[in-house]
Amino acid sequence: MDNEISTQPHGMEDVEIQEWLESLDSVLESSGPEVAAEILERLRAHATVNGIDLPFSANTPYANTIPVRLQPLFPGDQELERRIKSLIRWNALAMVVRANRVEHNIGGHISTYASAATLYEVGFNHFFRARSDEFEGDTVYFQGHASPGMYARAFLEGRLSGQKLENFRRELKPGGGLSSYPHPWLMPDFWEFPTVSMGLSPLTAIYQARFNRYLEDRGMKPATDAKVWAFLGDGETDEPESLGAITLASREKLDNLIFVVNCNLQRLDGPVRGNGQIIQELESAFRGARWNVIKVLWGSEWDPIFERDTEGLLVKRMGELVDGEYQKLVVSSGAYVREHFFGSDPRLLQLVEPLPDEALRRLRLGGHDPRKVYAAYKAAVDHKGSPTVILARTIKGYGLGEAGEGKNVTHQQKKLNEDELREFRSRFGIPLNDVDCVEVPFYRPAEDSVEIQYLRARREALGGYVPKRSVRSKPLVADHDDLFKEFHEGSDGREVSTTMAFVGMLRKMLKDTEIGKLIVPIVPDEARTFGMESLFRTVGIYSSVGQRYEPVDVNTLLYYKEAKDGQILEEGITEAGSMASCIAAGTAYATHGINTIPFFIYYSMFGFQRIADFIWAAADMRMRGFLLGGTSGRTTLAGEGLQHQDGNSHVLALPVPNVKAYDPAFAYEIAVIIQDGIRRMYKDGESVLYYITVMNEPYAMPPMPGDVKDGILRGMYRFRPAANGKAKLRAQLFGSGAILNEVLRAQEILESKYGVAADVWSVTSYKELYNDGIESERWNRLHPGEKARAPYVTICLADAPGVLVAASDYLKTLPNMISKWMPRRLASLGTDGFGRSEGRASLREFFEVDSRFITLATLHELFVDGKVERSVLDKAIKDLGINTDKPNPVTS
Ligand SMILES: Cc1ncc(C[n+]2csc(CCOP(=O)(O)OP(=O)(O)O)c2C)c(N)n1
Ligand SMILES: [Mg+2]
Repeated sequence: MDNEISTQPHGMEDVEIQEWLESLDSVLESSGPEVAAEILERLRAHATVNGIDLPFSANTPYANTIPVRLQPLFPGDQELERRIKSLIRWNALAMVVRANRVEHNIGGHISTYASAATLYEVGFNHFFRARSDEFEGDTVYFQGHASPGMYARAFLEGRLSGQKLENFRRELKPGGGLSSYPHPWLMPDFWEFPTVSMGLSPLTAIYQARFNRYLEDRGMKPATDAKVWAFLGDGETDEPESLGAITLASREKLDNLIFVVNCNLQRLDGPVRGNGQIIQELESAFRGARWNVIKVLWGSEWDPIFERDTEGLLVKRMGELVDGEYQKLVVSSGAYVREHFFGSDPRLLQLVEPLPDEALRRLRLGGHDPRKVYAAYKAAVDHKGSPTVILARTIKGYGLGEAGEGKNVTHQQKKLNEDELREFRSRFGIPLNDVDCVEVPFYRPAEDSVEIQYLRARREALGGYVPKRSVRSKPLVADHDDLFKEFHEGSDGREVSTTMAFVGMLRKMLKDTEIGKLIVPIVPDEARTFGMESLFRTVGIYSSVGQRYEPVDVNTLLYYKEAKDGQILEEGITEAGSMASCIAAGTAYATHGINTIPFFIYYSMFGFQRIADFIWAAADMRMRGFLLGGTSGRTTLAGEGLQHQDGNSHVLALPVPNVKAYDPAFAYEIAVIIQDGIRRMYKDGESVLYYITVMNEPYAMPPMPGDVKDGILRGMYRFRPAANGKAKLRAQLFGSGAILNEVLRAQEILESKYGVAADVWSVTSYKELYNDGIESERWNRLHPGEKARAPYVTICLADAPGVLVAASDYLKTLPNMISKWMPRRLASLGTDGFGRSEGRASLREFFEVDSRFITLATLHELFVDGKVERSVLDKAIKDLGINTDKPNPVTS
């Protein structure tokens, strides 16, 4: 850890240092901070030129960034705000304690909000502007574990009833309750952003701030001074996502973005950096990334002590302690602080000589002092040219005293004994007597009390309540039939991949009068892979500064065109960042009242497998839009090996309840799915999002065989019936994606060589079929007296004769999970296993999903049913050239 003030240089006299400091002071006074900074910069350059090797440090001293003389006046009624804050503290604590009295171990957190109360209250009373018709409002990401504080405030505001608070974490109780953390899925009128999976919110907030600029630069919303605030824990910053995109924020000069890191120096188990200083570490990371860093370390009580310290000894001493020592100091007696902190130097002791021990104990930290926090927030909102991070020092479990203040166990403290409750009540002046207080009742002063009046007036001045979520966009109106019709026709024998077909649709959508502007194509450095480079030129790549260079390929048709009003978000190699952009675009219908429609296309293996938690959060957030898993299919993506070839994503899409997952084979299927998706999400306002896999294997796209739209959307339809419906040997074959072609080839082999007449079904979505099946089962179970419902699969196959065989480029579990609703036993082929770096044909042989293995599986099923002789099987194995001793793909 770099520490700001180095130890005394050899032989240098104090007096000499003093002279330098004094001359700097006089420059500061006479010419101001800019000139002083210029002098220091020149001195540094001069020193470097003269061979002085100055160590690099992005750190400033362990002191407040904003000096007292630049601190603005606090504009509020500090005493009243303190009283309101105390009531919120009490109710937040009561919520958790009561919930755990009713149901042991229901959980909840007291100490996170206890440490952050001032950070939030200054925001609520003076900064966070609500969304209204006139102003888009600020966007606030609340630290998930601090949610009891947000509920407690909403209770005082009259937005949440006592009954709701009573049912914190017991949402299923009569009258409803409150969700543990911010979940828009569960509280869609309240929360906007789920933040509790740590690290997601800082990254999402950065891309949100960037997306706000994108909308402005594209003329889709007016430029405003709205801010994005993200409140994080200091422990949370260890998640790689937290700091992973901070250079994007500074590169894009996102001065509409403010991070507030609640530096209570503790995480769940213990100190964040017991042996170091998390604040200094974060400062250097953020300053190194060119953020505006504001440290709020010491409260106003320290100001006069600093003033007396003309030699800079106090700041030096502050920089010497590691966080483990600080954690101990803040919960120790005044005498201990005097001895162990100030006692290191008699001159320091002298500084605090006039102060009694009790005053030493009450020296507040910056994050608990509204005046310091206000100054930091004001500086942050006024700052221009870069994002700001506020590093605010606090105490975890502030105010809990013996019940947990600053203790390593505090994160999980959920129960207080009677003495501890009385102590807390007294400390924060809650008007409850000794008897009542141990019942931990919720407390709300009368509507006409000064507290409630003040709180309401402040929120009114800031435009209304926060957090609050509402859908502000108007539904789309057109049906877009004309847009998608051409893709129903097929490719006239021309071989194209479904990716190319999708890109064709995208190109057309971009030109559409209603939705063209709303489309947001998002790619993580993969546009060429998907054949999207033609879009570079036509709609441009978004760049907040336009294009400051002549692209090397400017003379080509498809040059790399960056533009301020560019429409494509080319995010570079960050699936997480791209997903965050997708979330911003896919929730703009609520955040901004704009129906932007994201199409995020990526290597399918790096989606659900890599950034599933972001997708889960997006689903919670009611994100709308399309995720396109490109180059998908374990055997369809040739040559790339096991870290690329995706046979997993459709299985990993299963758990996300509102993701509609499709594995289409043909262009018209994609057209039907996308058109219907736009209808459901943007006309009917459904909270669903789409996952569609597209492939890069070229083949002729057939025309749509009649009106199969309903089947495509519900998950399956008969694509090609058997030529000879009267044959004795019958089969039903199921295929998806590119593997459908293998199934179609098997259909031909079976018919021509083995006299088996097979119907071929395109299964577009096993997930849809599965959900329909379990819903039918459930309904029947709950309504035993009524006419039983049949799953769609059962209805489709009611009169379908013969054996059943499915082949997929994904795990066999997909077809297996719907087999119980089929009329007979199902044989499933799929791509379980690591696979190999190989070409398509070899991979399909290796995984046993090619037309030959589908043929064999069908014959084998007929053999098991006693419909064909063993000799037919033996001959088929020979004729098809199948090696029966080949390695098992699942385990090899
Ligand atoms: C991805 C993830 N991992 C682990 C957790 C469990 N967890 C919840 S709170 C917490 C500690 C939080 O510490 P910090 O970020 O410093 O916040 P504080 O409560 O101290 O303000 C942990 C580990 C989580 N919520 N998300
Ligand atoms: Mg912490």
